[in-house]
Amino acid sequence: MQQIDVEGFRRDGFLAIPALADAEAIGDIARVYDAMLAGEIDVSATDNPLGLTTRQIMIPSAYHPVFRDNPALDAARDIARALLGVPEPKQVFDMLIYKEPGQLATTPWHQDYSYAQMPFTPAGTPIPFDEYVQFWVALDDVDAENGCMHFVPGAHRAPLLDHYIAGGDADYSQRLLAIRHPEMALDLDAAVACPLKAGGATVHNYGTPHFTSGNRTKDRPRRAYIFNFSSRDPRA
Ligand SMILES: O=C(O)CCC(=O)C(=O)O
Repeated sequence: MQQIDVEGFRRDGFLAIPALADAEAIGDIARVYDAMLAGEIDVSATDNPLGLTTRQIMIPSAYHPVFRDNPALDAARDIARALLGVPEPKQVFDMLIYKEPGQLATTPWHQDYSYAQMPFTPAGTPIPFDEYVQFWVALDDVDAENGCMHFVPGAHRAPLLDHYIAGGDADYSQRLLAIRHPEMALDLDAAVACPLKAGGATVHNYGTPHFTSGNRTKDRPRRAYIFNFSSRDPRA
């Protein structure tokens, strides 16, 4: 079990984990990921572009067992135990967000809690603090050029910021939400980029503002495997 900086997570609202899973595990996941991207595994029922721009496959675990049980999930569950302070964190959902070289769409600054209601959770809603952690696992080496995660530390405890629909219709479940005027609502000078080697991950909570750029490289794909855990049973 890795040393987890629980205090740092509570203070900043995110952590970078340099190695969540080893190369063999990441290779196994990446092969299935690629088969889904290529249509060799039929994921069409939940393959709808995020904000109508970015490839997003929801619930890959519905299509292939590697997404139901793998070393990245096991390691993340241990970390979620420490961060959420519960013995059995419940997995809520998983998804794949893919930015191929030259896919320049950003995932604008947002807080995940904005997605809790349709079309978005109202500004000013208190954000549950100790309830939910989201893991973003890099299947490729990632940096600011190909779309690594960026976070604003310490902005996760305040009520939800004002969001708007930046892509897609109000009734589209894969709509893209964004914080209104992030340059005024957030201290963007304090934003932290989280470059990672493949197999590294970030973890953030419901209220942590985050952003990814498009993939400005010519030859480095950015395959993100994303899942989360809750201290509450989502079916309860
Ligand atoms: O991968 C991305 O572009 C965005 C990911 C994200 O917003 C998240 O994991 O909450």
